[in-house]
Amino acid sequence: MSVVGFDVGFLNCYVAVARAGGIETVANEYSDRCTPACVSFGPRNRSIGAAAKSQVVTNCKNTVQGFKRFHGRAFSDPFVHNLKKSLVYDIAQMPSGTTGIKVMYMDEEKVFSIEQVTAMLLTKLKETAETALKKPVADCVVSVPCYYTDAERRSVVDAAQIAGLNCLRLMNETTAVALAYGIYKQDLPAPEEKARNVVFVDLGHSGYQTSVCAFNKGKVKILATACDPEMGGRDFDELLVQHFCVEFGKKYKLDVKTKPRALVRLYQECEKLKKLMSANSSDIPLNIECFMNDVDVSAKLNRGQFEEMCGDLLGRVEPPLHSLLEQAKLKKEDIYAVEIVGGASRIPAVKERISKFFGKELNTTLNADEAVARGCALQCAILSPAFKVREFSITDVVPYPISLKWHSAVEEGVSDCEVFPKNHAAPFSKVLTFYRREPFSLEAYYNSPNELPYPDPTIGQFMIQKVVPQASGESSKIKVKVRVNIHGIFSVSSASLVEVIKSDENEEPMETEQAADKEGEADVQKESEAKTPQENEEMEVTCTKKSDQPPQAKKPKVKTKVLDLPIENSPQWQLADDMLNLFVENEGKMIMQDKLEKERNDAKNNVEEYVYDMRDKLHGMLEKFVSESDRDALSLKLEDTENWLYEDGEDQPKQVYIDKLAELKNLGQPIQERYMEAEERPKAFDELGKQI
Ligand code: ATP
Ligand code: K
Ligand code: MG
Repeated sequence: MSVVGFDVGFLNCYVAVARAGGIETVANEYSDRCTPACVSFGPRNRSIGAAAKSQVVTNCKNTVQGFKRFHGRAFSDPFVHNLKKSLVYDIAQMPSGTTGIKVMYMDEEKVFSIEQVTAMLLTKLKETAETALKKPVADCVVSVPCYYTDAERRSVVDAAQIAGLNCLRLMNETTAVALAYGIYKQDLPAPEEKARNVVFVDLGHSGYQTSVCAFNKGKVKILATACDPEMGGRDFDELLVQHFCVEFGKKYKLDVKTKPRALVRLYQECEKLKKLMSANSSDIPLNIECFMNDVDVSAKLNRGQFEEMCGDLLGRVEPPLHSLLEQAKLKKEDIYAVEIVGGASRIPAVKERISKFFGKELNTTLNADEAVARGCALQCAILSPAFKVREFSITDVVPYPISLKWHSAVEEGVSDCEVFPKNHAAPFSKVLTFYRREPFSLEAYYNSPNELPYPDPTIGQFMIQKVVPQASGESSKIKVKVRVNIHGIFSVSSASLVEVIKSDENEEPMETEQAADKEGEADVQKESEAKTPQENEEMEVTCTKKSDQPPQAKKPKVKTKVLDLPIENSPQWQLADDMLNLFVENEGKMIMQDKLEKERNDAKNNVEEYVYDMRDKLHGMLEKFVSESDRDALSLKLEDTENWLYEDGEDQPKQVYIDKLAELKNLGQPIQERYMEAEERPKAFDELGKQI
């Protein structure tokens, strides 16, 4: 049982774990707590994280970044089409219609699904957690932006599964931050007192997320969220890049956009420049040597000029904040504190706008980079039976209103019903009642398409099967349970048919009468109030038990029997099971391949290291312990090996390097032994002397 939280950012990922001492953000193999969301494909292996990022320029076509936005998107989606223009790598259509990434891997052209690519990144993050915890990791909580739709969420759950992770919860990033904020607060108002309202703002690389949350002792209720999924640090970089493309066009006659490599370098330099401008308001130089066509370029910019350039972008800071207050029906005075996180929240002009809007100083009590991962790890600890954490209940919200539509049984045409309005509590289940004679299908969709970041409002199709009329020929009462689960994913989770068994007294069953006027309509009934996720699950169990018993108490004359009905779920863009299994298997093979390649490289490095080490020592500390002829022979051998490593030996199987090292050691070992002996002898005498 592992307790791990993963913040899978668009640009930066963080891993937090729970240990005896508490929650801790852990470092990767480069001693860095930030792991870039980057995967690079090579002729022999993959590189993931920091190792991949270092190949962004040298292997730009096969180094994949910024893929977070492809989850749950059809390749034909205009949104994807728009993104395609700004990518250095290729994307392609998967057989299922979703978006894949096309690269050269192991000298072959390959298309990986977005779930596979994110799984690769998760594999790396999982290894980081495993190294820190010194044990295998499976149970975890993974972050997603709070504006993610159903299809995006399902795609990330699949990615976690491909990486061999058991994702206990997909957690909204702003909610993770709220948990990280609230769980340690000792002075929250008592449950019956007026709640403390806190606004959280996360401005990352790709997206801008805000939420307003009501805190009481031991609980948080998300009141509303508001986002701009198209605004983040990346957009500020983009403006800088456009600016310098124009400037270098004029100044050096360079068409930067024709050279992907130069463009990638310019993005890197502009991001650095942007960060420097957060700390310094004077002119800051931008110099790139051998930028393109052997030309060195240089320019400069200051914060004032930058802010002028970003006017439109900065204008987008306020609207979500407005929306938050409006949705939650709160005034600025009702807000106790505004907490900001996310790398791009460090831009002074952004901070100014937020602070001015609320008329307050902003709070930065949370670690801007690590709060999301820490919140996820806390949630994982709460969900884990193996870990003792302070009681803290979280009620999240449904980001977009969800409706069902179906073909009406009586009238021609389509009926619909909003089952989860915007900001409805989640996780949550509801029971709908239908009166039907035959199988029927429900279509779930987002009913306010203008709120969605994407054009496709479909959630999925759900077929309620094996529906039959009552023995009397009347429609059967069908209870359908719909649910937004702990991941924020919608489903039709169960369906049952209430069969009316004639009572002994031969009385007319009331149920059928009701059925007659309700034909084709859905009767929505609340099932359970979501408190903590665990409580909700428990309540569902009792509900199921309740419905197993016929409602004899109310209507003693009617006996009923409840039959479970099978449901055929077809959520939009859901990865098929056989595909998922294949991806799990392939990820395993690629992990193995990376491991073998690493071992091969290590074996090669061992030879190289031995050559350099021995060559130094033969003319140093080992000089007195080797005859001149032996030394010349070994020196020659070392030199040959060095040359071999750059020529025929550059790319050999692991065993060849192991044999080569053994061959060198055969000659070197006796010399080293003679040295050791000579070293030990006087020491032994010294010891002896002391004893006497
Ligand atoms: P997302 O949340 O959109 O998935 P992310 O979590 O990867 O993205 P963060 O790590 O929160 O993003 O933020 C990265 C962004 O913050 C980058 O654009 C980076 O340039 C920017 N950033 C980091 N430090 C600073 C700074 N000091 N000044 C300005 N921008 C900064
Ligand atoms: K992040
Ligand atoms: Mg983020």
